[in-house]
Amino acid sequence: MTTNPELTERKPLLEQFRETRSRTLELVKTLEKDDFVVQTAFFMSPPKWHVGHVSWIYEAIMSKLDKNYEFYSKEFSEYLNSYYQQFGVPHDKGLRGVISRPTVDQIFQYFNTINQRVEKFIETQSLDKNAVRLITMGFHHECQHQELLVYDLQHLLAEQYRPVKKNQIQKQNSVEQSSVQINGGLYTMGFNGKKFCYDIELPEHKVYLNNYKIDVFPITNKQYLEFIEDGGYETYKYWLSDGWEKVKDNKWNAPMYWEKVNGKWNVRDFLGIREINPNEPVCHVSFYEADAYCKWAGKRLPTEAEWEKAACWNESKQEKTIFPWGNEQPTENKANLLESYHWGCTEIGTYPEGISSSGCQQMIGDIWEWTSSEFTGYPGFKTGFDEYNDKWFTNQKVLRGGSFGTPKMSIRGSYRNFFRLDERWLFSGFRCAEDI
Ligand code: AVJ
Ligand code: FE
Repeated sequence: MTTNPELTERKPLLEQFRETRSRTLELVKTLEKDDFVVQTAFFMSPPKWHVGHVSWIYEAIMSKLDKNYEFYSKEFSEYLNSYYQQFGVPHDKGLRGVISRPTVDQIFQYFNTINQRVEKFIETQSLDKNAVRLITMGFHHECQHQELLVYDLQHLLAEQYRPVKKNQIQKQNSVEQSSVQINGGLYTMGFNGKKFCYDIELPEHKVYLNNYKIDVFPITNKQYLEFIEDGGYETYKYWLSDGWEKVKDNKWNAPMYWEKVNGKWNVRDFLGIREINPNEPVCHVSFYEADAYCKWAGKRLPTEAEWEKAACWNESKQEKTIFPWGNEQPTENKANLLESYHWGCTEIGTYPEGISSSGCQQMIGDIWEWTSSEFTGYPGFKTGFDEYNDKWFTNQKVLRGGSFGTPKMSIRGSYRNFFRLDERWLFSGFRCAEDI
């Protein structure tokens, strides 16, 4: 470690840390102790594991910055290490819910101890630029798990939870999908701001795009229903071969969490079981389903470069913004809604925040949008933390935007989320693009 930021730089770091940690606690505060332990599928994790793991990553970070750092306990590290071979053999993900020790109380004790250690670290260590970046990455990592926790809570509680249905009036706007035309040419994609971004958003680099059209809204439930009712799930020719296998093996006939009640499609989410709202973006579809819909519609998914240009390029000013609406960080804190897990997508046309200068709407804040792009490093990629992102550069697709579960501090136009092609317990939807 070389240069020391002024002591005044430690304060915002501490504040951000406290804010992030309290949001994690906020997310789980209405849970019963029993809820913390159960794992309802191999792809989700019990809440207790998330609470521990987001704490453990700070230990991993501190150990990289301070060679003398001693981990809290070998047992905790083994259970809470998600996938980092560099820190020992990780515990089997599918077995996170068959472990009763460390107990829930012990995990919270650990959470608090790590709070003290990180605060002391921020207050007393010599912090160079790299240290500030890594500690900040710890906050953003916690944000990622806050969102994963929301996916997991939905899965955990979907079959059992009957929430208070306050505020459940739906506007039912009537909307018609349309598209905008975007000029091609050279576009410089990637993060160009001053604040934090992940290694995978860098370096900025030029890509060549043909002129293209892209949908103004994400595909709605109403649009997706037409695909279902037209036999989309029964017609092989819309599907990639691997996707068609998934459809047959898993008997997919609608997005995840959809079920038919008295002949009508209902969805099971944080609002309980309710008839699907035709004007909400379709949510909980896999890449395969998004791709099949596009093929059925005679269109295609956008590449991530096309998505980013439509979201963040201001044609009249000839400049790129951090968010679709400009450069101001969003302030709305959906954590306020968490008391009853009163979460969900916003109807199309009621969400002014996401409008980009290209005219696209709801690009950020409702659902992650599948793109056709393979998840890999940009040309000139350099890792910012071994194994965090780089070892996943195969067999995954990039999603852009951000969902209603994404903490606002971690949302931005250059953000690259990634998942496997068949995953659909996340808040995932899509919009279509077309060649001109
Ligand atoms: C980018 C959401 C796929 O879930 O593993 C969490 C985020 N990275 N801890 C994941 C992440 C490290 C990552 N996803
Ligand atoms: Fe993690």
